[in-house]
Amino acid sequence: MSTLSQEQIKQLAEHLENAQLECREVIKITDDHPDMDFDDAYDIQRVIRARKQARGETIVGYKMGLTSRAKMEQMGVDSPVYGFLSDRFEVQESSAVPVSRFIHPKVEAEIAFVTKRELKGPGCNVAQVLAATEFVMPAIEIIDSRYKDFRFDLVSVIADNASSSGFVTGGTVSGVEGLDLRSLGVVLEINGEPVETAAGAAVLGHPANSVAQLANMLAEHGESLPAGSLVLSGAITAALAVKPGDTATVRAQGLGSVSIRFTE
Ligand code: OOG
Ligand code: MG
Repeated sequence: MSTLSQEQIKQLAEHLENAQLECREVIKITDDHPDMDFDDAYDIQRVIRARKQARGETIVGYKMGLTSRAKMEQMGVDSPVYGFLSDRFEVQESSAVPVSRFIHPKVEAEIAFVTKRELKGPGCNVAQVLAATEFVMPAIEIIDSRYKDFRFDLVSVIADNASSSGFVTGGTVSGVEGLDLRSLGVVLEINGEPVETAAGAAVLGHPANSVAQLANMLAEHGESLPAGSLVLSGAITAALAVKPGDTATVRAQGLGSVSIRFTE
């Protein structure tokens, strides 16, 4: 079901993408469109994706969000969402990232997957994801909701591409064989201080389950996850706000670490 017209969907996509490109916060779109539903929201997200592709950006993969209890409680919502990742969102490991490129950035500790085979729902499961995984590595996602005070409902955040804005991968690339992703310990450090810690199971019981759910959610719109996709499986702990001068590091057990430094 959808409640918005094609014209409204196009207009809201432009509104939210401009807010992202101009680093400007806006009020959540459900304030003006209280009846809009999940289909409307993903339609808006897909129009934003098409706008970026039309400008020559490449979609390198997807991110799942709100997949851990820590994140759901932090944001006051109760189910996972997905967004797309453009090549323009990538930040090089250990580089300096200006905070001025964002509205109110936060960092998240995530496990990233790179796939070697297409994954197609419905019915995609953990075993299929593990069989289709080329490697995993630690990642930092930089999220930056376009909504004032980072406050939103599920429909608003889906339309806003699940707050996607930056990501960095690094550490050690590892195949999944011999790796227990559920008990994999992850530490999120700010300025060398371990602030958040958790294990992989915090993400929907198993980070690969997050990738499976992504394939199943994409299938609801007739889409699949292409081979060679990068997938961020969702923050394992709560997200942390960053300011100029901060360094964020994610350490994942046996997978090394990845860091970024923020400047003015
Ligand atoms: C939505 C995106 C959440 C995650 O990993 O949970 C997300 C938000 O909290 O702004 O990326
Ligand atoms: Mg995330």
